Amino acid sequence: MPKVAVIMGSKSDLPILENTIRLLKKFNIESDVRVLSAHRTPDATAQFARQAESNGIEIIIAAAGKAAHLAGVIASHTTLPIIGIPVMSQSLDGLDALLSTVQMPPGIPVATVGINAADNAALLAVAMLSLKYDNLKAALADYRAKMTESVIAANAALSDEISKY
Ligand code: RP5
Repeated sequence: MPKVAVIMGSKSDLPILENTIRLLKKFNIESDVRVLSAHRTPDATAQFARQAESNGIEIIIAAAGKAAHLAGVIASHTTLPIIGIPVMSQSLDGLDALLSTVQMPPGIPVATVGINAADNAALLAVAMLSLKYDNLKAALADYRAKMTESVIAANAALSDEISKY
């Protein structure tokens, strides 16, 4: 079973990550979910990142808000692919976290999804893992086909609604 770590900088980030955890579960991907802070628990964060690969983790999703260096710090301790989720906070609407996650200096990349884009982080992890796991490739194709169907259904409903104007 594929295994993905889902790391949040604070327990206060959990509501944002619910969709990530749910989607990984839907694709039968095991998730190792933890709070680890780059600045409040720097040693534990580094240790986790260094041991992640030997613990069977294939991808790490890291979510943090404000001057969010969590994903970058984790990326500096492992060569596993890191997906960063910038979390929106009140002060700058998440722009602070977006820029500090996406603008990694050359050499240590973080694949950054949009602000609070919990679904896309999980789906990007699924896409990466589907290079190795054929069942995930099929499941992802199925997920997309269902999305397409829902848009077709929405269009049909829209036509009905507009015809009543
Ligand atoms: C970041 O600071 C966390 O990822 C969180 O988004 C933000 C605020 O943390 P708390 O003060 O709510 O613990 O490190």
